[in-house]
Amino acid sequence: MASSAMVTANQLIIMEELKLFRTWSSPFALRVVWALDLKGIQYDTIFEDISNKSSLLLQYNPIYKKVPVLVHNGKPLLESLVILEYIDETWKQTPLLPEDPSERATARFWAKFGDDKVLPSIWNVFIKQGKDQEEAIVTAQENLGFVERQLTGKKFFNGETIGLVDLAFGWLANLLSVLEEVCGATLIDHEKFPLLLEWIQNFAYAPIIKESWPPRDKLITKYQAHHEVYTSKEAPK
Ligand SMILES: N[C@@H](CCC(=O)N[C@@H](CS)C(=O)NCC(=O)O)C(=O)O
Repeated sequence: MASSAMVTANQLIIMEELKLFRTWSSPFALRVVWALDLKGIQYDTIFEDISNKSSLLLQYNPIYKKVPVLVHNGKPLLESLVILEYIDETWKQTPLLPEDPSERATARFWAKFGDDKVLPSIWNVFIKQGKDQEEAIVTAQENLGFVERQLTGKKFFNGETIGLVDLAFGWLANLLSVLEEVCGATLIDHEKFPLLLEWIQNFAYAPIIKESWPPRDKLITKYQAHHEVYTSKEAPK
């Protein structure tokens, strides 16, 4: 009896194989790190070098060839927002999405808006200069304004606890100020975005979340190199 219980336990451990392919800096991979950590799920991490991707990463994600990839019992899950939903459906503790279907749909909308609109508009500020950058700032601030209004009367996007939308916008809590510092533009200040700035503090220093931030000085160096490429004469269009 005891030995069969042990075998069963071992088999269970093997069945629950969970591997996360990520890089040290990927803001998309951080979402997955946070979700697993918030739910207390054990997993192995494989750090990828984006300039020399492993054959396993390419095998698991042959279409986009990107991190994060979460491999659960041999099955690859791709795209960070999809992975967050998979994690939430698979491990029910510490829910990331609300229970109500319309609130769930709304959370998905804002997470998608972040990736479709907010992120590219901020990246545009980072890679543009002069008048083009000024125009890009207007668009980015308009998008950030929509996000700001979602935080009215709330500590996190879902209320009192961290949820999927917070994880989706998590990059704002560290990368935004790195990008601002490197490109010399200011996107958010206390006057225009008081709620967003408060959320950044609440999120960045929240238990679990605060343990995974990549070193800021390394990020500055990385994005300085990007900035030089994008603002040089031979910049990619
Ligand atoms: N939409 C993807 C974006 C993932 C992504 O852009 N990952 C970057 C690292 S931050 C990557 O793997 N880039 C590799 C490449 O472009 O070759 C997601 O949400 O997972």
